[in-house]
Amino acid sequence: VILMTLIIGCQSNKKKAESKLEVQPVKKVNPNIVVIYLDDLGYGDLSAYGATELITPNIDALASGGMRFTNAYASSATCTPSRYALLTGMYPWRNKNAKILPGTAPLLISTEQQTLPKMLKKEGYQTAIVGKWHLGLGTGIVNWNERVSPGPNEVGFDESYILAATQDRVPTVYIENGNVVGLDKNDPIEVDYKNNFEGEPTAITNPEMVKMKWHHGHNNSIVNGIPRIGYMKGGDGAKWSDIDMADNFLKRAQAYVKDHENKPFFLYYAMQQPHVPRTPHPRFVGKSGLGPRGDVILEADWCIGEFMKTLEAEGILENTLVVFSSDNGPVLNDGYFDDAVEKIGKHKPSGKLRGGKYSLFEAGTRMPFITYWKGEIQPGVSNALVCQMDLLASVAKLVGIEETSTDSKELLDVLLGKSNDGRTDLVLEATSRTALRSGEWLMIPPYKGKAIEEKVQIELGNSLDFKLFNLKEDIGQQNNLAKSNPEKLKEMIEKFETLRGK
Ligand code: NG6
Ligand code: CA
Repeated sequence: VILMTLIIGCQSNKKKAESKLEVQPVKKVNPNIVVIYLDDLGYGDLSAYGATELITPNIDALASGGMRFTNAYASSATCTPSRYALLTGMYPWRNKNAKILPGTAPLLISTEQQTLPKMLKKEGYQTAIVGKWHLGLGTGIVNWNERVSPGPNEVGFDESYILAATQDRVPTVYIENGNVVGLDKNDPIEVDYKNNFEGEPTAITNPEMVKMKWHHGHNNSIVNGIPRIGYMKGGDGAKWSDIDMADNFLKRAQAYVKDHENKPFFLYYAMQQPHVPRTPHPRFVGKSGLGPRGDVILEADWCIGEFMKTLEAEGILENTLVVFSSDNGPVLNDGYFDDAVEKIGKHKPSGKLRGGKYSLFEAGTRMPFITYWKGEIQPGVSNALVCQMDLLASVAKLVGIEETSTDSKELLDVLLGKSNDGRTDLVLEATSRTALRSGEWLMIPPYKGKAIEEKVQIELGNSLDFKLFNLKEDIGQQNNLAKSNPEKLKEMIEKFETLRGK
């Protein structure tokens, strides 16, 4: 009977409550795995993480019904490297090309590399990405009018429905399984990041066409009144509607769940909020009082609530592990005048942490991170040190395999709230600089370069001295202990050099 139950458990994803065979509790073999990943959401942006000016009930429900992590990190303080680490389990600083990519960059992940979806696919999972990719496409010169490959489908995703790079970068079209959605062959798409196409308007030549003003960068092609990074010509009918993007990705994610619930699936739901340009649907405009940045966080929260309702309605909530996080820390003005700075009021996107996006200080990489699995994860708060990169080896364990070929650490019990035994060390990265977290300590080596990036008003973590912080006592990184604790500093430098392979 147990064997039969197990077999049935394997074959079907749905709870077989009515089945007579189910005398024993069903072992949850191969649960669905959903990674909900936000873009530029900060440690202090959720009410579950202490925000008072912004209330995010749906994400809070995941936090209060699951494990809320307070010491969880993205690998990096920008998007591309964090996503690379999440999907490959590898430290991004091992790959010199793992930097913020233009929309024309080739695929960053080798098709030979291990990836989370590839690994799950081998175990019989169905795999899909809906949302932001930003890991490059093709081999160098992309013809957007033919199937674009290699891409997500070549590194483990059975299905992909993506925005290629970022919402502020061209091409501003959705790509489904390598093909531009809604492309009219008579209006071919051309993309260039160096030169404009003759006669095409830009924010410089035609400022009167611009509805969202640029602050720095973002003055190339104009789409839907929003000036972007990069030049694009053609593909008019295929261009996305910015205000409908969240609804569009949500619908796709929901449809995927409904169509694939009979076998285990892995869904990477990579939402675009609250990255620039912040374009809330009119339903959410003005809802936060904090301007479009707050509004799109509320929009994202709503989407997550709707998505969770779908899991519940389909009867698979108890058989789905949901992991929620963000790719890097927060930024207010990231290149557009959109009231993010003006309307911030008392809200603190970084919470008590120092720095933000692009920074080696904590707010760059320490993320809201929640694991939720109804009936399996007991609600709680964990201060174990974990990195998003560790999902790969941990999920491997969950589905019954061992995966040791990457930098990913197997922390399944930690992620399920059954252990507090997290990592001991983690190398953090921000715009190609690295730092070491070890135990409660954080060491930032000297880096030339400006202390503050004025355009975005963020402290980057550069200085000519070593910096050493005890994060347990000083989460805001105000007291540099490098001089007063030379032994600890020495130990940290040695560990850092060993880990970095110097
Ligand atoms: C920067 C952009 C910024 C954002 C970032 C990528 C300028 C001046 N700034 O280069 O707006 O797009 O790249 O963000 O162009 S990320 O979250 O995808 O890493
Ligand atoms: Ca990001």
